[in-house]
Amino acid sequence: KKQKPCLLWFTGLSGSGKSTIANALDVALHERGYHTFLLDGDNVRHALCKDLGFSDDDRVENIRRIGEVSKLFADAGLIVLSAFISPFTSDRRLVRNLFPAGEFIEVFMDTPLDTCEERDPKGLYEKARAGEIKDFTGVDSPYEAPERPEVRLDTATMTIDECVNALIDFLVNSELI
Ligand code: GGZ
Repeated sequence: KKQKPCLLWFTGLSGSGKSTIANALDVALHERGYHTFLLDGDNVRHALCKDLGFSDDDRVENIRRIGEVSKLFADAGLIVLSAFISPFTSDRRLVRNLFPAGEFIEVFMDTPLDTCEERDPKGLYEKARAGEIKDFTGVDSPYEAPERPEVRLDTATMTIDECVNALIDFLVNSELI
């Protein structure tokens, strides 16, 4: 099946739905016969980047490595899905600049902080509010929202299927699939 290599870069707060939507899109693309690769905290922060924490410098290095690895998988012909908070505009721009125009798709998970904090699936916001975790994004570490993302999704108002369909529509309209 014809596909153009590209990188879908999911950015957003903890609990905004990055991994959930990236995983659901990954499944949907597979069902349609496309070749993909998914990178998220589960396979990166425990391996390639296990030496890194959550200081600003460590986040910069985390995103730099993930960007380079994403580029390698795209060079191998895959549709790459990467889901990381990636709070800094400058780091996301560096990754964007590794790709030809149109082949980096910034997907902003624009779910309100309140909703993310209510979900708190791992209890991390509660710990951050209590001061038990330092430098937590949205609490005491900044998140710079993208100004012109290719796709904006809000999982507070959209279902998983609606998000996946919006992304598939984008890929079709951009002639990437
Ligand atoms: C933000 C943290 C922190 C701090 C641990 N700040 O919701 P999660 O748990 O499963 O995903 C979050 C993940 C963020 O890692 P990233 O590699 O995506 O971050 S970055 O792009 O900023 O480098 C969260 C957990 O790690 N986590 N401590 N202090 N998230």
